[in-house]
Amino acid sequence: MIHQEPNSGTARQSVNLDRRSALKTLGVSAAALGLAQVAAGQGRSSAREGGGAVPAHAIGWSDGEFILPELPYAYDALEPYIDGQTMRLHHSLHHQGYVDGANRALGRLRAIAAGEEPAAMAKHWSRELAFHGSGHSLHVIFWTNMKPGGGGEPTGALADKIAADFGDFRAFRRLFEAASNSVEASGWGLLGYEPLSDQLVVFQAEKHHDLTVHGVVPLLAIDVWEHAYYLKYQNRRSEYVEAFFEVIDWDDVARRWREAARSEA
Ligand code: MN3
Repeated sequence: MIHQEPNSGTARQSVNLDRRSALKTLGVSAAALGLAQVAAGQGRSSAREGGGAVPAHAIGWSDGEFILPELPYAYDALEPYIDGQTMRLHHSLHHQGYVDGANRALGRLRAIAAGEEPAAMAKHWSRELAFHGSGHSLHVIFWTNMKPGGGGEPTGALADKIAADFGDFRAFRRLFEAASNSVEASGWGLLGYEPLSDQLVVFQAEKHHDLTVHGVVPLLAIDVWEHAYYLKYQNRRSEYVEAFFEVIDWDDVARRWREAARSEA
């Protein structure tokens, strides 16, 4: 068992941060860019009375900047499905890189807003924020979508919703695996909640942000960049996608769906 100490000082600060204080500390720029909700891993409803508590590891924002949340399990806890070395590199290096990139972009965009940077750089830093901010958001979701001893099938209202929107769980899984396996180059397979139609949808992301379906709230995300699986699975992405189903935390997916659906009501 590899003992993990992935927590940076800033990550530790997030432990007692609730949704309300996260919103309070939120900068205007981030809100205007629409990143805050998904970066915090929450729906809008949790800012209201009666909103559900969001686990600290699902919060990716604290004190005016994006942060790397600690994992809710040890790096090797998902073995044999996802190996500890991959998890360690993925979380501590790759995800941290997106956190740093998103903070850099946010800072430069604020400087442009304040007239301290050339307006011509708005395009560049907006694109940087789209890439790194989306990378950060999706990794926060990805980590919390998994748990040791996960897998199986969803139950209750989420099971009913999946059956209503896809036919049954097998049909959903067939589509989700097909979408995940066929992402060109680096990207994500995603299950999301589409608020206009009140439906669940399966879609892809290339890189982190291309092919985005705007308005859709991601509920379940599998990282299919090679850094997520290559050490163990090499080019056998479909084996990794199958293994992912053995560690999915369907309670987390259900929580995200409830938050997303309630916030649109
Ligand atoms: Mn990744």
